[in-house]
Amino acid sequence: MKRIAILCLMLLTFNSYGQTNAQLDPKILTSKAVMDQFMDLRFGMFIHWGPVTLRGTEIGWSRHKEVAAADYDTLYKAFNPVLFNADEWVKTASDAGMKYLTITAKHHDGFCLWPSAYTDYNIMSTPFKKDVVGLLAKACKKYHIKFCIYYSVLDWYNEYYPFDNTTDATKDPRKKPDMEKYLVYMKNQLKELVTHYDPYMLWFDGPWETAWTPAMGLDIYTYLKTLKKDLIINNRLGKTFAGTEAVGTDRFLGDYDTPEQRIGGLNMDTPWETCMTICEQWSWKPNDKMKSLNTCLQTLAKVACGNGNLLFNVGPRADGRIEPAQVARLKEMGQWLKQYGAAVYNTHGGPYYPNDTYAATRSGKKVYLHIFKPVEKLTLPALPGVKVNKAYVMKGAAVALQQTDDAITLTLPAVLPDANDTVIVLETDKSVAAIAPIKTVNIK
Ligand code: FHN
Repeated sequence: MKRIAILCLMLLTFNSYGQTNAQLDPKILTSKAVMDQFMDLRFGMFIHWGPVTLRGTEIGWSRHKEVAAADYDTLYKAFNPVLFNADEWVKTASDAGMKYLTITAKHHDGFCLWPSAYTDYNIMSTPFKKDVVGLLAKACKKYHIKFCIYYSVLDWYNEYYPFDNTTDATKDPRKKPDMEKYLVYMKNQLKELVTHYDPYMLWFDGPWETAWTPAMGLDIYTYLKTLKKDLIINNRLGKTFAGTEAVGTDRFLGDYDTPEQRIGGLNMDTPWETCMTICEQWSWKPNDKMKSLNTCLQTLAKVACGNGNLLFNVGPRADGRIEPAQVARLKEMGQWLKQYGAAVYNTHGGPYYPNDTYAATRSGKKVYLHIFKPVEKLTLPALPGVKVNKAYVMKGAAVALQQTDDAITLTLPAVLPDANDTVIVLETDKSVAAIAPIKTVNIK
């Protein structure tokens, strides 16, 4: 009885967040074909960058905290990333095997990396005076990388936005809180971004403050679709996100779910994308701790095996360069993907639920088993109605295979060919696309 009561309370709470896709005109929702294409890309670069890199503290969040607002808000006057080279950033993404790139055009601090006509608090007021968003859009076109834009709904700098991070905005003489005027400002900027740079996707963020209402999210989603019908929009115009497990797109506002700094659960129905930092901070920090290649590759594999995308973040330095160590790590990921990318791109997650030892992607008559730690005899539940004709290490030797009506047993090499992620291919007698997710258990 108690569980039912809790569930009802959760549902009530959930619905108190208000509008979801169900309130949108279904004709304007991004089509499944467009979303399928996005999900086939699997791997993108996230970039958090701005004048705050001069201080090495977190973008947005360090304003009024580690950095006094008066100091933070004037950093732009010294921001001169003379070593910024859009082609280099995009080539780094391409060499990593990334298929799309998302830049923080405007983060919570309100600073704009493009020459917006609606505020002087933008890149043209810096000594650098170059349109970073435009240069990245051009470089993405050149390297066939989908160009995407991050835009923060909350804006602690803008005079009309009523909040100012941790302090009481009413004490800020600059602030004249007026959300109607802020929405006009936001729509004008979004029109600039969509019409001038033609982004593939908009990555919204920051809807959690009470100034932002679900109705505003609906209004902006609908407005954007008048500018570009196939524009992909994440679910952070609404109030429900962060990858609440197995939440269907009828339970949030936007085209896909956005678990953050964690791997989302296997979900064959709801498009989702994990966003994660390659280090610890979103924007550049001196001596930031970078994830190992093992963690990077296994994160990518487990996200793909969960049927999701990975938006992997770098925070370039104040001089415009991405840290060489991060470039090298991403290149290592790209080298792995050059070998085994067919087990990631254009696949679907499953049919096996991921566990500590293995996870799976699938495509046509193939299941790609991603093996994360040594196991000599691997026994898997059988694939319902499907026979495995052969099993082999991807790009390698055959693997001994036994199968019954209930189970498939593989004898794997004692030393895995790739300690980070060894892919074993199961070739089957028919398509595995329609097999419902199969529960698995962690192997002791
Ligand atoms: O507050 C932001 C944070 O700075 C960063 O941009 C992440 C990336 O998704 N999103 C918000 C935290 O959820």
